[in-house]
Amino acid sequence: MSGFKSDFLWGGAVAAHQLEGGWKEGGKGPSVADVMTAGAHGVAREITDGVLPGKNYPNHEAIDFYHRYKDDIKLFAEMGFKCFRTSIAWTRLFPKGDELEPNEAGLKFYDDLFDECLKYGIEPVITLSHFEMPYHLVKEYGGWRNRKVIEFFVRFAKVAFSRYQHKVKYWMTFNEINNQANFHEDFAPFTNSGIKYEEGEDREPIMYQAAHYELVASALAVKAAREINPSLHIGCMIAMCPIYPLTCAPDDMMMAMNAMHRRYWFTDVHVRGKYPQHLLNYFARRGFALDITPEDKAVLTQGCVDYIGFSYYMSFATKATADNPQLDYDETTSLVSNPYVKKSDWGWQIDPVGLRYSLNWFWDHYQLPLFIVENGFGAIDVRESDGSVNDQYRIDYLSAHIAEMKKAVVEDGVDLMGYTPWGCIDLVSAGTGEMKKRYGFIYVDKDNEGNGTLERSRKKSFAWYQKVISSNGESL
Ligand code: P53
Repeated sequence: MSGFKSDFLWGGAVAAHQLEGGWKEGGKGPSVADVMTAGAHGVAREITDGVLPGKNYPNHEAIDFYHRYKDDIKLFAEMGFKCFRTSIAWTRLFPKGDELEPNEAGLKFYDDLFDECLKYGIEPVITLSHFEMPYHLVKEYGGWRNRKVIEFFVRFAKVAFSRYQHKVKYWMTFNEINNQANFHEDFAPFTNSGIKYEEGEDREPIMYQAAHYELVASALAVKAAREINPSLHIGCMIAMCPIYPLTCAPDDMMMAMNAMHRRYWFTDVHVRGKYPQHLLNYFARRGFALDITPEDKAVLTQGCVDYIGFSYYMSFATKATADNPQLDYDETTSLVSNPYVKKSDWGWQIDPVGLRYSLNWFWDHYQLPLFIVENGFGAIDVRESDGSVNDQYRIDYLSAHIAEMKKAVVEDGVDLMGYTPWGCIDLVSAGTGEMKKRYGFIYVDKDNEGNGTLERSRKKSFAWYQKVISSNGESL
């Protein structure tokens, strides 16, 4: 092959809670994203007990896409997008999460949004659960600690598939389901699974239990989608940060392999429908007694995904240490800085070659079509007095990554469906809640304190990406 397929899905990616705002509009209920305050690099977002007065909740208004989506999609069309990845806010369809009937106003919003995309020939690519589960399910059920949440999620998924089956072909179940491998910090357990740990709780088995229920829910959703309409394509979504050994010392290599096991077993279950033996042995060694029933195991085999969606921003590195004879990976303590790569202002290691490596790693393991559904450079942009934003650093980051992605396709033969850079329009950062960590081709006039006109303007990268798409990745 000389380049990308002729129907390659170039586009951009966002998530409902990070751009829509309108957090109470059309009967929407509060989600986990609505109870998280703004943080900063090195300052965690506070997870409050409900929405408290006097706190800054950046997702409540976000960039007001809820009211401005028509203008924004027009700009995406101008860039030449073939697809647009967003999520359905679960709380627009099921404000509390445990209702039996969906909320029509919420359903109507996404009908209109998808119609607006299709008007320009832009294919919607939809994530069902992107860090925005109903907060009511956290309060009443303990989030994904509770098996009962499977039923609520599957109801939501079935409603979405049935309603939008003729508008949306590409779906993903859980965004970055493997972030929760980082269970010592509060962010990933809460955003992935609606879990707030009590003081002194043994966090790790609770994480595995929640992930298991999510994987069962995902498999049931895949099964349901096939029954509703066999032409739907359902993928998983994995946060890919490949973990390198710091050195070629054999123990460092083994440490890196174990780390990959511990962070990417989720993909094995999604793709192969069963747990890898190394993880079952680990559960036994650690004495984790999980609720995994024979019925669950059967369901997992029946709901294997059609493709692997993944995000790629950075690579990690790890090394063996004397105090860790089993070479167990702990995401909070086992990572080290890679001396061969640079870092973003938020400490994310910049490694374009790691994207080629990741594509090959997924392809070697699973031989399923791959879809890069997030990649991007969070940076502080400066708007000049004439309104322009000269984000050459973003162009440099993206073009270097696309060049490596091309090698993976052309030289290595990886089957790649598409590429949707993250935050194609500036939006609220998931990790920090900041506006100033920007990813967009489109600038949004709003700052961390919530000031600004919300006016949109094209950055330098806008015209650059337009050319990338029109040349099908030849002009970088
Ligand atoms: P922000 C951690 C590591 C890799 C991807 O992240 C991550 C995270 C969580 O912060 O999240 C994904 O906004 C996620 C998006 C998120 C994007 O990466 O923290 O799917 O919701 O906005 C970028 O800079």
